[in-house]
Amino acid sequence: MNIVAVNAGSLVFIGLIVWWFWLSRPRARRESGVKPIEVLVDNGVYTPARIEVPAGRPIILRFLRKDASPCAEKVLFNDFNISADLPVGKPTDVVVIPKEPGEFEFTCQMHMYRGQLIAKAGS
Ligand SMILES: [Cu+2]
Repeated sequence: MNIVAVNAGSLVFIGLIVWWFWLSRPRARRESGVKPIEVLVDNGVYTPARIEVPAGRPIILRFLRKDASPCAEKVLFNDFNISADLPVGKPTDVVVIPKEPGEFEFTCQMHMYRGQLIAKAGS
């Protein structure tokens, strides 16, 4: 009798864990409204290399590095003091918040890869 009660209790507990980790998260993500912008890192160029975004809100850039050369291993956003390691084949999210409108360059550490984040006012 006691064992049955314990098992029923742990099933409820497991159910709560499943709900919390797998079922409740997608809703939270949807409500945040921030969709990642995918940026391919290959052949010496970021694609797209020119990205227009609205100013004043968080931007998620999802870097997909295919180029295995060391040149591509880091991306730097000097205006935001942000740098990130980009493992080959593993999508890496970088969050930046362009508070004001402007053009913000992002590069590899040797400035061979170059991209621009263009934050626009309004809407
Ligand atoms: Cu480089």
